Amino acid sequence: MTRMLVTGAAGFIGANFVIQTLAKHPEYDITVVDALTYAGNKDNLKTVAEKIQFVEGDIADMDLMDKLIAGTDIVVHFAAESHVDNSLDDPSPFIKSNILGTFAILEAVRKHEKRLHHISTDEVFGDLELDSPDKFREDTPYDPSSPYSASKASSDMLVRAWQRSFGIQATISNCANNYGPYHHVEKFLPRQITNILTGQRPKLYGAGVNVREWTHVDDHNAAVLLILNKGRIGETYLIGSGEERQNKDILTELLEVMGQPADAYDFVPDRPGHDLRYAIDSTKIRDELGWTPKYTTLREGLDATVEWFKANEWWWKPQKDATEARYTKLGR
Ligand code: NAD
Ligand code: TDX
Repeated sequence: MTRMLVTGAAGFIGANFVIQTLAKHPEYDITVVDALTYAGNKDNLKTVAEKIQFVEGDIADMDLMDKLIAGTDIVVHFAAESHVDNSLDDPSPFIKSNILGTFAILEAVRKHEKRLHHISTDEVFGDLELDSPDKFREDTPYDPSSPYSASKASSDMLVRAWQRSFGIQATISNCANNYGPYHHVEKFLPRQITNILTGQRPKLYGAGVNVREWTHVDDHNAAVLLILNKGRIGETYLIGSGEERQNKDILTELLEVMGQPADAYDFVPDRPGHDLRYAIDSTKIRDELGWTPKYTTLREGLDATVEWFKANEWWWKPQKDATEARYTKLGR
């Protein structure tokens, strides 16, 4: 029986990962460790609660990581502070969780000789020009812009150093923007969907020209499972659907899905240092591991996500007012 420790799985992507993994591999013995920060919610794991062990704890706690990792076969490391705007307001938890937390995991993985998959982001590469044909590749130099992306880049660098110097059995993936069920309402799409559902106008930063590549969370997690099963140790894989959109265009598409006028939104002051464009060249994972997204169009994924938020007000409503209050404080 495979024993798997999943960090940060009370959050958005990790919870969906545990749900998908147990559906595909009901025999896996999964333990989740999560600090239940503002972004962690045990309800995200409600549908699998009976099938997993849940440990409330901090990944930066070296003794706890040593104990948990001694008793597992594979570590899948999602836990992180994940929101750029929060990192601009207060970088300190990003340094602790993303850098020191990854360090604690690496030391335990090294000592107990366990397999690690480290989850990261395309934001480590910085940004691209709007009209350039360029995309990020596995060998693109790191050039992070925000405290969040710098802390994720640092964690990736630590994993690479532990691979080279200590020979740990690790892989890394860097994925584009995710969306789907259990996505925290602070993030772009859930914020706008729940704004519309509560009679508030969507908020677009700056001129809304920034470009993101949108990948459904289930497609991201299917890629992670492929890397765990077939990925080459020591390698990095970039994951992205290819569905690039300017923020104003995806918002227009969302307004159409939700039956609203195309101009029913407000412009708000821009995010400082706002990355212009992210775009992924995912040839490596497609050719080497046969990954291909199940959501072939963004529209299909948007429809499903809007339906999920409509059906699960009980889940997002309790976070909504506090999240908007934080945005009011930030002036966005
Ligand atoms: P999230 O904020 O929804 O969830 C993060 C989870 O980690 C929460 O449950 C939180 O309680 C937990 N956590 C935070 N600090 C912790 C600590 N010190 N100890 C234990 N648990 C802690 O984030 P997400 O969107 O699910 O992102 C998961 C991972 O995927 C992150 O590493 C992020 O950088 C990466 N990623 C996210 C995206 C995206 O679009 N959301 C894209 C690419 C990569
Ligand atoms: O209200 C908003 N209005 C707006 O225009 C919000 C919250 C965001 N935006 C813009 C900023 C970005 O250009 O939308 C875009 C997406 O914003 P976020 O959802 O905050 O995502 P982003 O900053 O791109 O980072 C996300 O993808 C990469 C995740 O939050 C990261 O964890 C991941 O690493």
